[in-house]
Amino acid sequence: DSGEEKGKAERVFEMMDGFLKNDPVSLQKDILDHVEFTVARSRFSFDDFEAYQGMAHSVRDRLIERWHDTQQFFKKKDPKRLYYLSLEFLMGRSLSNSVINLGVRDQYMDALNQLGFSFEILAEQEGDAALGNGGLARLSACQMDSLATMDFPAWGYGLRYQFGLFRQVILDGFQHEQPDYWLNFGNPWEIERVDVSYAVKFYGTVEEKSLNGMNCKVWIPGETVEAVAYDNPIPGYGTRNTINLRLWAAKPSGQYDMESFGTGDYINAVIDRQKAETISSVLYPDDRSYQGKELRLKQQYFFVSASVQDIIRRFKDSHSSFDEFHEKIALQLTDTHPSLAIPEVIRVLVDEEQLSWKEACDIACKIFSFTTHTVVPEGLEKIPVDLLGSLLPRHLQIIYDINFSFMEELKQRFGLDYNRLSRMSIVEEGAVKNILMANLSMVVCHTVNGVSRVHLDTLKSKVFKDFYELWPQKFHHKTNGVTQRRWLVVSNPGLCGLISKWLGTDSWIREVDLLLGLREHAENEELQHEWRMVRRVNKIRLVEFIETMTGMKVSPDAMFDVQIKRIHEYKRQLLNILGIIHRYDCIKNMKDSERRRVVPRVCIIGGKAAPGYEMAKKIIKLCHSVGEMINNDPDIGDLLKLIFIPDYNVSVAEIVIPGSDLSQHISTAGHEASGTGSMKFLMNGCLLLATADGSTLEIIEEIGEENMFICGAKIHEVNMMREKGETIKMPLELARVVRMVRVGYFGHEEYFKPLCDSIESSGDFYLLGHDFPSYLEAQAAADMAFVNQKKWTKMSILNTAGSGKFSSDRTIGEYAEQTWGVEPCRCPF
Ligand code: NBY
Repeated sequence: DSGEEKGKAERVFEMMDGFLKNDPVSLQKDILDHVEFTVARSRFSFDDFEAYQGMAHSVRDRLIERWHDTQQFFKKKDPKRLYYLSLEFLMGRSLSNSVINLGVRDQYMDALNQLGFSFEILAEQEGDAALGNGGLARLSACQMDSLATMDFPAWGYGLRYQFGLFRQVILDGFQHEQPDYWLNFGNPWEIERVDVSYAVKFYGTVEEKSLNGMNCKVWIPGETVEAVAYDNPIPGYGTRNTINLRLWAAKPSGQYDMESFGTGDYINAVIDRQKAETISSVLYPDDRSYQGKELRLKQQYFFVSASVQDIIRRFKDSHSSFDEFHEKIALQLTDTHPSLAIPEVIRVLVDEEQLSWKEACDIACKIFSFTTHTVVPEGLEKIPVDLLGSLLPRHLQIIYDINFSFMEELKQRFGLDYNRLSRMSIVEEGAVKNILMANLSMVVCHTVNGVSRVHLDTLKSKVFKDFYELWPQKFHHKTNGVTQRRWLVVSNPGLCGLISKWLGTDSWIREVDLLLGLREHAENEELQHEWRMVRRVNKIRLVEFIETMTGMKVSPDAMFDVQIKRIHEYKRQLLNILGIIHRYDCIKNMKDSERRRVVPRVCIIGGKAAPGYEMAKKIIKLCHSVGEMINNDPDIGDLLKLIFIPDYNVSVAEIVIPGSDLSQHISTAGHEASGTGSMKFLMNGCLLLATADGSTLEIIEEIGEENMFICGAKIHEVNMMREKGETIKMPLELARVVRMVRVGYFGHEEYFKPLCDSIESSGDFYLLGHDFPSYLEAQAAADMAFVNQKKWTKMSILNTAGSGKFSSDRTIGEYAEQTWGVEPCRCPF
């Protein structure tokens, strides 16, 4: 920058202190103004929800101001930008997170107090934004927070589903699904951009045309839908930077086709067009596998096409040729769900921007990277060729062309090894021809990342073995992380204050490695005492929550043992429940003298089952049936309780995690790509009972096995047992508890039969039999440790102290440097 330019820049940014003042009096006035004019309630009489809305709108104003400054700054600096494409974002609530990241929480608290409202109560009024299923979607949300906080010039792109993840209602112990009407009360956190919209095309035919003597392909679409942008500002912590999460909603296209309106059937023509909105109406609630559904494919392309058009338009606003495209843009694909972006970018560059095929492919290979979140080959996305060909005829051609060049390259390299060619082909031959989206992504992306170290090993040796042999340099991993802003600062203010007090600074909120400083105080009695007090307050909050949600009263003196995550056979909630039955059975058979030594437990399970996943639904029912028996057994009292928390989501996690003592992450080794729930518990000083799977292996390195309870077969043992088809004799303790379920001790024996069979008659794929004894040992070790509160507290402090590696700040720093090549671009204050 020349001196003159700098002078100009400074003048521009003199404005940046903003128009809005953050002293309590100004805040009060702003809140009341919004109550009166935005919410349209009298400023003299409004309830908690209206006060929340007024406050949310005043926070939104502050977000918008910073958002403008940040975007203007990015535009001026023109750095390489990262575009983060994900079909799912699990943002949860925004109010607390926003005021904390903006640095105005205390001022708002004062302002509200003077108005006679409580900040906590207002924050409770907000519903969750649940535009995602599970780990993958929450990871996207955590990473957006880190991208903003670390000043990266990034944008997120996603879909604005009208209905997010279903609400789980439990009736008589069974899961029922209900729509999530999250937009019904308005959404102050988004800005509708009626002026930012793109036409997205579907169906139709491809025609050859000659243009300036060149042969061109022209796609004549059969249907056009409009994508309208909704911007969600994402504020960074300790920075002015506020980045954008742009979500697309489908609207009928404004370009009326004369035909349907020409027939005179005006009403039906309008109704017909209105159907366009279904594209963004509902999130698919299955986080297991791809189902070849047309609507899902439409969602994927709709999202990808609008995003790519937006990215290219922004690039062209300030660049006149595509030479620099790859130096200015990195596109990150969250799993293969957005991988249609690859043929879409090539299509736009070739068909619309008149680049050559080679130029377009070179650009695509330089800008795309993808991260995979699955372990099993069945989890990989397939699209039936017929479906793709009818919905997106031009894209199918492009994919075939990419595959043709790739097959030629393979033949050069390996000769005519047809087995290898068919394994690596993007097109899967068979009764139904499919496009393999992972293979497409592998071929074009310059980098594929796994989400933990051991996940990368699996990718290399199993899922993508052939590709690894061809391109070893493409394979990397970035161990997942979670944001300490959401998972400590927002959800556990008590522990936060304590940490800052003992570290003498709150800088750990941006530099999380500073938490290591807690290690030297781990045995300090004063800290230990305060640590237990804070944790107890959190437990009492959880006790009250449980009573509200389930009507059950539990004692905060018990050990709170928690497993919250999506319900899956591989995550083995069934192992947990069978362990609880075993504990119950043992207590029933104890003498009074023995009972006095039992460590009281409150076992808490929460999570949703995909609506079509029968086994997962049976596990939920079993949990309720067992709970019903145990919780009403006067013989057991407070020694054991089993609670199922309904409708688990982000805001439930924010209450449960800080109040738990022990948390379980007990997937069959080799099945969890990473796991991120464990990291949230770790930060909050909760001990882990876990199998040696996914990122737990790296947690063990940071925390030490002596501070955790590790059990179960190791990955290589699981592989060996499966390869040899080895069966072990069912351990007696397990056979006994399975029998109790089988013979109807908890009722519903017919309904539970498949669960029992999965362990006893169908090969025990998830190895509950093998792992049960060591699981019980780990549980016994946890009991022993809990009795010694000094030791337990020390372990708890060491967990928090060693959790720094599992911040998404570390993950994002690695992605920026090693995968995306983007640098911070910090908007001046
Ligand atoms: O991604 C999870 C992994 O199971 C977990 O181990 C990892 O920590 C986390 C973040 O990397 N995967 C996940 O959540 N997957 C999905 O939610 C998902 C959603 C949709 C589809 C497939 C998987 N789909 O096919 O539509």
